[in-house]
Amino acid sequence: MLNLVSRALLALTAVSAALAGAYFIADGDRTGVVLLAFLALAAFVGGLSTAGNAVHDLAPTVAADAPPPGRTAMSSAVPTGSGWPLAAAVSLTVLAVGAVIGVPVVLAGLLLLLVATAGWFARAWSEHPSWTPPVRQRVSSRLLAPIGLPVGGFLLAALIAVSMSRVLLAIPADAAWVVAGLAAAAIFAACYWVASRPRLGSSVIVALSVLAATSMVGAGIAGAVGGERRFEPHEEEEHPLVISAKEIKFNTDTITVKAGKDVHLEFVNEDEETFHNVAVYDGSGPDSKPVFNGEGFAGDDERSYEFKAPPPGSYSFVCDFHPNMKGTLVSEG
Ligand SMILES: [Cu+2]
Repeated sequence: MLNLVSRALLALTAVSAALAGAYFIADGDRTGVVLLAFLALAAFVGGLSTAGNAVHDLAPTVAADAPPPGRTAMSSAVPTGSGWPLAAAVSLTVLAVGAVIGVPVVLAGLLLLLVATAGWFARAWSEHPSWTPPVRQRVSSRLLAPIGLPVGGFLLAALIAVSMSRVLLAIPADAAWVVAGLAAAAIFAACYWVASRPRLGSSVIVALSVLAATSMVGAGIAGAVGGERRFEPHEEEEHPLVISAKEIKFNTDTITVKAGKDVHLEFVNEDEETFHNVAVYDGSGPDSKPVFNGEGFAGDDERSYEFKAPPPGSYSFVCDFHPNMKGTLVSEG
């Protein structure tokens, strides 16, 4: 039964969804579309939650001299509290935060919302008269055991892995293993505590799980926003050697390389329409053997040369086009 408030909210849903679509087609601006889509979502959730017989927003007309209405006492047991509305609220928050941070967080929020909605629905159904032991048995054996448990387990593992990895990547390396150890111990202790109390109500477990998931997702988001710490490369990064040639001269007469390592040589030929190259020989005499011959090219241009540094020793580098352009290449062991 739709009352006035829910009708207004559902109308707002339709209008804002249509506006979001129109805005996307007209402008394509992501921010505006996301805002309108969230307005539609919020109005939809509001419309759904205010719909139903329980919420009357218009008071019935009663004659001034009418007798007081009789009230019926509730005969069945009052349902206990449920953690699912809390879970749904948390997933909506994650969804909203995702609008700022990015697509992966939005997807995580949607997934959480799906789980919370399913849980909430199941909880509401379990309080309905149609929920009888045979129905419960059927749902449990056809739905919960084959689908719910594996999917739930996977989602839980993914949530822990993704959130924790964001945190561990954001904090200093020395602190990371301590935090990882503490988190593992906390998860273990919490599971032990729950397992050792078989009479613990399901709403307590759900509330605890939501609390844990919220802190974990929150910490993960904080870690993701903080960004990864700077990683030190294992090997010192090789800066490329740069040599230039100008007016038939190299700008340097000594190059130092590390024996056996890959050499990355940037050669800049600044002489217009004059051919130069860089070649490395194992000596300076006429019978010296080449170690590397870079491709010759006319300036003004540049080339990247790659070659393996020769065994330790002193070598010469020259321009094959101009024998007077020369220098010494030292290969350090
Ligand atoms: Cu030259």
